[in-house]
Amino acid sequence: MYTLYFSKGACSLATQVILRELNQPFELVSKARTPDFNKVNPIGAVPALAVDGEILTEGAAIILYLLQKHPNDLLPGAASARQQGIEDLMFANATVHPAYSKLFFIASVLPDGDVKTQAFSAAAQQLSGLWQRVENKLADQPYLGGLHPSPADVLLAVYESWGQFFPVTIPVGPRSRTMIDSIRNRPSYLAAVAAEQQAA
Ligand SMILES: N[C@@H](CCC(=O)N[C@@H](CS)C(=O)NCC(=O)O)C(=O)O
Repeated sequence: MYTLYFSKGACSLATQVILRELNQPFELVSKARTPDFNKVNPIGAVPALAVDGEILTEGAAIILYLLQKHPNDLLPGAASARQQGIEDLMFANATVHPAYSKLFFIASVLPDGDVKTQAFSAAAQQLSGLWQRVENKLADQPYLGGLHPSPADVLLAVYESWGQFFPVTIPVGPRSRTMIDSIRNRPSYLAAVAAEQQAA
């Protein structure tokens, strides 16, 4: 049995969706309700996953751990397709997530004014380029995973929801929008959002 530490709407939502796609039972624990969360993860970040007395951190590593452990069709078995799935997962987690994190950083540390506006604009421009990359990858397939969703699609669907919190426009192409909507309408995603509301 797993214990997933989460913050509402954060990247831990994607981890929960993956757990549900894998039909794995888990307990959901809010970081906000966890005194001394830094004892769970010394850098204070979610997701963190407790399993057999051990704590796993770093979202992409947790997802790869789960996908290696439980049979699934989220990550293909064939070497080349599997490598592509891992590359897409890392693109989402290590490239797109940090690009969104810049928006949160700018919002929290810069005083209102021209510099803040310029910083938001530069961050949005970078994100726009990354979403164009996603749009290009979806030219011939509905998901980054091909005909079936991959972990990267789930992560991107969560990250895209963060743009609404900032005074910038981040263009997302029509194919990417369709992919995001499709992921957000999956039973696993809907149940994960509802479970966060309950446990928050
Ligand atoms: N590299 C880490 C980044 C995790 C991360 O930035 N998590 C954010 C939420 S999306 C967080 O917990 N930030 C601190 C906070 O919410 O207090 C990972 O991929 O797991």
